[in-house]
Amino acid sequence: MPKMGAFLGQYGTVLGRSHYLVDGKTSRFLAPLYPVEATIDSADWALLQEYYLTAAPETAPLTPDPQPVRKMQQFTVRPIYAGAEESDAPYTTLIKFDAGRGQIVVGAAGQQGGRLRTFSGQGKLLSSERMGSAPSDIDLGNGRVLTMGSLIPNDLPRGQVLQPGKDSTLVLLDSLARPVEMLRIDLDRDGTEELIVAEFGNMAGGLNVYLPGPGGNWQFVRSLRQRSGAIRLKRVDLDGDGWEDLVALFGQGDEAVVAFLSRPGTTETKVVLRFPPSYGSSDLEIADLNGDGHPDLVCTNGDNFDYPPFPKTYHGIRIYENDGAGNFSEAFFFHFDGAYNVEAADFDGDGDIDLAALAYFVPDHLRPTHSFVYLEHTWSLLGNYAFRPAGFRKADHLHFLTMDQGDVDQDGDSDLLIGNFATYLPDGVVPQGSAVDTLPAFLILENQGGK
Ligand SMILES: [Ca+2]
Ligand SMILES: [Ca+2]
Ligand SMILES: [Ca+2]
Ligand SMILES: [Ca+2]
Repeated sequence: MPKMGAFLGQYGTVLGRSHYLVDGKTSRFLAPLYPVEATIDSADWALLQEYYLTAAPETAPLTPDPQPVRKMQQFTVRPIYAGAEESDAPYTTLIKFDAGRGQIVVGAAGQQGGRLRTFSGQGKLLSSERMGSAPSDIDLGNGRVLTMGSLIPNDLPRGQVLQPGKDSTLVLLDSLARPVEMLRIDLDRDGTEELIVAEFGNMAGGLNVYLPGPGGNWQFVRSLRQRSGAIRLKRVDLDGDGWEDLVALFGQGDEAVVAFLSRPGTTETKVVLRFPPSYGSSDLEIADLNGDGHPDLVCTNGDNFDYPPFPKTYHGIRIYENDGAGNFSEAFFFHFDGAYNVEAADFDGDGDIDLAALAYFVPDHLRPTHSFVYLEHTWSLLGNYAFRPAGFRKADHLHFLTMDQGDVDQDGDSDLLIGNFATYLPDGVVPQGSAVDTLPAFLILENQGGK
């Protein structure tokens, strides 16, 4: 509640506005968020506080203990190690399958910046390069790498878009606010692709458009949404007019799925779904779950790095069906504590879309068994969604944060890649000591094929 007050210019008597501006370096980015003059009068602010203090329950509703999950048969789990080039544990921040080269790209955070590695589809280390900070995305079409600047929430914009070359690395864009994803798309149909960067930020951030300027230097063009929390970007023709649109997930504050529909010379913004600010939206996938030819949305929410991080009954995986006119409504919910990532594909090859999800913010006692779930799409007499959950028991010091899919072993079916972020951030960065070399950087879940 004190933080809500700050956004309204009600700073209280203990902490002043300067507290929220953090320091001289970040104040110019944060100043627009915190009004100098209160935007709500003191009497109304007092009423608002009283409402929360009297209406809020004494304790949070308990989350139900999940059902035991069956042992997964669809995938076998193979840990891949990066080797001990440096003393850092594998803090994997990026994992992506490069289908064109049949390679796995893995980004990691370290005490001294970041690292980008490539592995063969068999899991053999092919290359390893130092980066200024943790890589969060790579454009496999042109090799450009997005780095976060700072992994830990912070308002100093130090993210970059890098173009690694043979001898040197070119900095295309600098001073980005903790960017987590980038995407190229021609949103205004002028024949040139814009570069969209999801600058998640911390308190300040934005979903921004960049283009090369007249001199060839890249520059900021406009902001599609001027607020922090942009976390996922997808390219899909959402309204079925034959032109690809941008769909973005915002996971902070005004949490939402927002479509930026491609129009001649412009972009039409449409808020597709809106969630409570406590949701912790974490991932978005687009797939036709009910097989009616219209793209549906699969979302996870489970970010629990907030105050206070108790388990939430509403964390999990949801399907939102498309009515064909671009309106979406919730059709399925699976409770999954700390859900952080989901992949959708017909993993068992029976014609319907299955789901695989991982969770990062998992309560201690559930962590070995409920950090991953494979949901096999089955059928129901009632015609509604039915999924059969299965999983595997993971080793200690494995924390799942990133995931991708692709035919990694090139046998015709979709496999999964899961990055290990080898520490649980709410407990602080725990020194791993001698365990470092023995921790996998990621897991390959090899699909065992159809039944
Ligand atoms: Ca379209
Ligand atoms: Ca559909
Ligand atoms: Ca299936
Ligand atoms: Ca495969």
